[in-house]
Amino acid sequence: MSINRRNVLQTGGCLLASGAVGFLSSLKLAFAHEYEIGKLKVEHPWLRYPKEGETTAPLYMLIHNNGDTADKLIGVKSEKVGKIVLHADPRYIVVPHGIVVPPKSMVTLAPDGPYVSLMNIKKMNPVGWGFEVVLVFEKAGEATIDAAVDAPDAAHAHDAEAMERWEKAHPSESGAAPSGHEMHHDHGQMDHGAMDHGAAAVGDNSSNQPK
Ligand SMILES: [Cu+2]
Repeated sequence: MSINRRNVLQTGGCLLASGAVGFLSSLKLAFAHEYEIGKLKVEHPWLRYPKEGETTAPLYMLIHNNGDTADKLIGVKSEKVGKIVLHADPRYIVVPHGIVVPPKSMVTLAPDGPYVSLMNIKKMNPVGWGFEVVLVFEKAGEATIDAAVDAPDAAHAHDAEAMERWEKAHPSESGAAPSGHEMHHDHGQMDHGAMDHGAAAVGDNSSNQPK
């Protein structure tokens, strides 16, 4: 089953209007965009589709640590990506020991903040879809997540304006669902209303933000 972001959003709005709450809940569940990994919670993973002619994409997300001890993002894996490098700070180079998530706090991987660089990408899913990667945490272990593929100029997760610009500029690529594709993770707009997807935390590096 393949679901396009736009269709999901439209369906979501429609159902909300008609009050079909039961189905809506299951829809949200199916497209949940957060992942519990032990004491960690990863929210809204997203990436910027590679720019024209490039094979590199930055991957972002929020990582909450509800535990009493620090954990670390020590790796990200994907068969479709040749090389993956963790950057704890965009100004500097590779962090050999990963991205630390202090206890009872949240780290925001976002533009101008720490991020994961997907390099030598062999195959990227289209804008508007999801892209699976495996996160490897030192203590919490491994988990597969589905990152939203946003436009190359997206300023934050699910940047609707950037998505619209992209779809206008690439009419042939949008809406066409590749067969056998991973189901897109999108959970509609409802979950996002109250969340800023980390946009406000730009540059706020190893931030200590108690919940
Ligand atoms: Cu999201």
